[in-house]
Amino acid sequence: MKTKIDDITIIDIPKIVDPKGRGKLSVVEKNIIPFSIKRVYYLYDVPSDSYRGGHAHKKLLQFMIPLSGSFEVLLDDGVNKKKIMLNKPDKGLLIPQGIWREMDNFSSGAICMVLASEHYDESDYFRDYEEFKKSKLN
Ligand code: T46
Repeated sequence: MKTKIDDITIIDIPKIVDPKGRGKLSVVEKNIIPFSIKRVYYLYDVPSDSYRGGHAHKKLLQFMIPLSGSFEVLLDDGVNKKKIMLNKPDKGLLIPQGIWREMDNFSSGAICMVLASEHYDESDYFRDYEEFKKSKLN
């Protein structure tokens, strides 16, 4: 798992602006993300002082879309860290395997939708930061 902070990318999600002023429509198709979607889940009603994440994945890739509102994601490859604010429903965050993530500062009404490359599997998680750091040495 040699993934690094620079492997994390913000991807523009194609947007169709209705010519009659009826709003916008964004679509995620297979060609904009590097995996087939096996699972979709979403976080909502997150209190503003709450924290989510605090783990990394061994194999799972995820594409995170702020459907509504905003929140911050702290990303960490074991050496370097960066914090990204997600607040545009036409910009998604592609997080490869082997990246620690922590999410906080959820705005009122924020919805975080995640498209995932694998089914849920607890054995795919590093929930201990030291264990995660050790895995990055291999
Ligand atoms: C991630 C961030 C952004 C399931 O049963 N199925 C699922 O698909 C998921 C994602 C979770 N769960 C269960 C496991 C726990 O008992 O739901 C409970 C909460 O999961 P967790 O504590 O992992 O939630 P978050 O918000 O800290 O993390 C989740 C994802 O697990 C994780 O992959 O990147 O959202």
